[in-house]
Amino acid sequence: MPSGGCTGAVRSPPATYPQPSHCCSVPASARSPRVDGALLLYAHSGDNAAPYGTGRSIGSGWASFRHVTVADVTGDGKADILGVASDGTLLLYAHSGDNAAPYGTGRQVGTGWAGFSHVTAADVTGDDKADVVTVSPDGSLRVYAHGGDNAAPYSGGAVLGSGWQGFDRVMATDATGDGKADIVGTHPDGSLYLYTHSGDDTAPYGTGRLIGSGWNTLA
Ligand SMILES: [Ca+2]
Ligand SMILES: [Ca+2]
Repeated sequence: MPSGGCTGAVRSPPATYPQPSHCCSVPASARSPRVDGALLLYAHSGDNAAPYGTGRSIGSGWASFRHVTVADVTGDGKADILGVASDGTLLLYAHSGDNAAPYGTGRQVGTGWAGFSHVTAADVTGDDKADVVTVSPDGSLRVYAHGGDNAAPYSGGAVLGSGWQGFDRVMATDATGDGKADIVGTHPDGSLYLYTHSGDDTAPYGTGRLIGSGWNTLA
């Protein structure tokens, strides 16, 4: 089982971890790691009809992560990045506050995260700090609630579901707009399911409902 928040010290990542570099003056609103490790930012244009134009590189060296997820961990309204390194280390790249160079040095906030099939972050509990949702190969769903301390945010996970092993993609996000993250997931057959947050943090995700098909055509 993973342990979180065991070290609060700020440190530079080892050479094997990504050490992002920055170059662009763009607001943070969309990010994507590429196969070659480039971190690209597609800033929302302000036009919902054509929100994402050309991406710009805001970092490199991100290819070695097992999982990368973007959410506001620190509660300042700017998205941070959580990465699970190949050795299971959980690293937090907190937004610096400077949109021109948002992500500097990562800080270790946990170990033992290598064994998950899916790692996604969003605010499940509604306190404006992102929690981490994981799926294990045995299908168990865990929520690691942010404890309130940004230096050691994730101290332990609670098993809050089972039977999630059939999904090939799992993403936590507030689809319904109530301030508590829901979960959307796809099956390899392309079916898209939505699990809405029940309002009860101890049993947030009950029965999902089918809300789409054909999602297996996406890369
Ligand atoms: Ca933040
Ligand atoms: Ca939270």
